Amino acid sequence: MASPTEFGLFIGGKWTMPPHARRFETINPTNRESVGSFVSGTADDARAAVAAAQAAFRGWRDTPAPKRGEILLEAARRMKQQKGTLGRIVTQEMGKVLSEGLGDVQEAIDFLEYMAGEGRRLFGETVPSELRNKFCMTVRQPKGVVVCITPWNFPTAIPNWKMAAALISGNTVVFKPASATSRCGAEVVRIYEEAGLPPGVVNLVTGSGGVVGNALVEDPHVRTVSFTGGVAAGRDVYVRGAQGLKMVHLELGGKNPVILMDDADLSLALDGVLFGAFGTAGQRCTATSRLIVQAKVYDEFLGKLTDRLDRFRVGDPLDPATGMGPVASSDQETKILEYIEIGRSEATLRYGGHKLTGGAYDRGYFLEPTIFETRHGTRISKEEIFGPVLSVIRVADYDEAVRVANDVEYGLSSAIYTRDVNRAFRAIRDLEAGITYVNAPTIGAEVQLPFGGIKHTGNGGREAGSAAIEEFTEIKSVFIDFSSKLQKAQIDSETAA
Ligand code: UN1
Repeated sequence: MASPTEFGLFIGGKWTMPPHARRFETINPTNRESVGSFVSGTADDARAAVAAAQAAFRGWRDTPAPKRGEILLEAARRMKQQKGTLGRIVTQEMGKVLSEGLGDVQEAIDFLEYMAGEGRRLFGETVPSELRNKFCMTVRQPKGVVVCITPWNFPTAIPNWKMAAALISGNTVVFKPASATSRCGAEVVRIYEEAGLPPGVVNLVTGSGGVVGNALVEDPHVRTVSFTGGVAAGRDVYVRGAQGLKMVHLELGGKNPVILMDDADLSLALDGVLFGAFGTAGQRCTATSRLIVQAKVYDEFLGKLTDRLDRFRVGDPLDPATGMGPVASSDQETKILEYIEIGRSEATLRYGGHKLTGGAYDRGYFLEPTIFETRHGTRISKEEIFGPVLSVIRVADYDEAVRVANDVEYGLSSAIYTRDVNRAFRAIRDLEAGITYVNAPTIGAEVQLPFGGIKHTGNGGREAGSAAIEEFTEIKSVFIDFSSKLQKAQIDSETAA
């Protein structure tokens, strides 16, 4: 994109350009061109957005949920129509290859459709009473103003995971996208607006986490915060939210293992490990960052993997022949290269390990897909790198594989390749993670299942699937006594016969 496109804030149904606002640009990591110019929001902007969301809350809460669903379905329809354009914007703004940029948008569409249907469910329970002529049930109620803070790696999918679930449940939203992918965030909001969302139901404030994010999390009118990002930022959001006794939903890091047993279908595993480790340049919370291989197939598999990487193209993410685009930013590049240096000092570099230079590479942030052979326990084998760096660890047997797999502070995704059904079921039981795949890589979760992890990956919540509704609703227990007399629970029960 040659000339930057200017975007404002979206508050109370209006795109606003505060007159003396500071602005920032997002940068295409393939060529460092500007993708858009955005307002660097202030704490006052954040508070104005919360006030707009608060003002819109009653009207939205009282809109029948199936009607809310119709608007989400219309957003899905528009997103489908514009999928090609949006997918390219994803690729331009964060560098994933176009098929994955389109996949990002498809995941947003899938979730909007799923949540539109949820508008005709939002089930409560009916529960028997201990007394006669008394009826008990639960109903789900929205929480109010919800803050959604999203990362740059799935810049259309994750905002929709959060916002569509919040909206169908009757909440109103203030959305702060990762600064680096503000354009994707703005496009999502534009589509919601075009789909007919009433003013104030979704509000967008671009800007930094330190200013906008903190002001949103600390605003007393906000009851729930949903955050996806790094562990340090997540912990900070959690602590700030705790001061106001808010519900803070966190989706944080991962160090996701693929376990490869010696009875596995190796060519199937090869495709899986390549996609899991180097898809999205390894920048998924679910990325395969550890390959734990049983000794008997270790040499053969690693040989095959490096052969395949010899034919794996790194380059322009818009070119369909490209396997991996640039990493998302200069900061990402620096951090990943630092980890590669750490790896060189503590492990054996087996493949890659360099920044790619010369020609078009010099304009962007291109790294080689990188493989280290390491013992378990090194920093590269335990810390989240969030880049195209795979640690390969040799193990003797299943028990050692599981011990290694579980001995990290994260627990998001996990996978095992084996043809032994008994071992597969043991792995489903034994792997400490929110997600386990059998004979598939650690990435590629579908939206109709809960998504989230244990240990430092999160704090117990799940998004996507019907679990997402639980995050964004309060349960009210309702007792209806139609006996026309005072009945005392716990006291009259014994004599109620
Ligand atoms: C993430 O990286 O934060 O399961 C989300 C997957 C995608 C979502 C990843 N559907 O890999």
